Amino acid sequence: MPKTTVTLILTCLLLCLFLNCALASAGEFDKVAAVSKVIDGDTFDLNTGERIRLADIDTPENGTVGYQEAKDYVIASVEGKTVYLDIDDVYGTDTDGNRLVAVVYFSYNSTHYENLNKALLDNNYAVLWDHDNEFSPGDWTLFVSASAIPEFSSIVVLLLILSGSFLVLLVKVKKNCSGKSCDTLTVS
Ligand SMILES: [Ca+2]
Ligand SMILES: [Ca+2]
Repeated sequence: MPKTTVTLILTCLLLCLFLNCALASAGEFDKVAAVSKVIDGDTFDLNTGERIRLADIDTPENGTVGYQEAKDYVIASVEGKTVYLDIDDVYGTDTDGNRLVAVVYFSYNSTHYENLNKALLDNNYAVLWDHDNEFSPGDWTLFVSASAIPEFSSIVVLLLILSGSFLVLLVKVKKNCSGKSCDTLTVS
């Protein structure tokens, strides 16, 4: 195999590895769905029928001070909208097994997504309730880059792999036609 081909293959593999690492550190999204109904400040339903409990925070219960404000904030932020869920990889659900425990992201602008759990804490609608799970609230940032969204990252990785494969093929393939314009494309 020509040296250039080997170099190209290794370069593509390294680029893919680097990109995957960069995207993984930006965020993890296990599920994408729309919010059908907000139950209270830390619980809502998805259009898939699943119920979500926001991880590591707690908002006031019905009938107590701050309940309606927290609920209204969540309604304004995500009800009827698409959310990007990082679901707890350790336990998945709460102790009842009925609600998926997750950190919830939603669109903030064309380049960034907002962490709803963090926003509720920062705006004093919720208190910290750091359970044993995948998440460490101290590591949360209010915004994450749009490149962390799965559809985008998958497309980028796919394009990179395809373009790398094309380059490799380009330098490996020899034209076998019999015409006058036939040239060998092998790169030395
Ligand atoms: Ca997860
Ligand atoms: Ca935790």
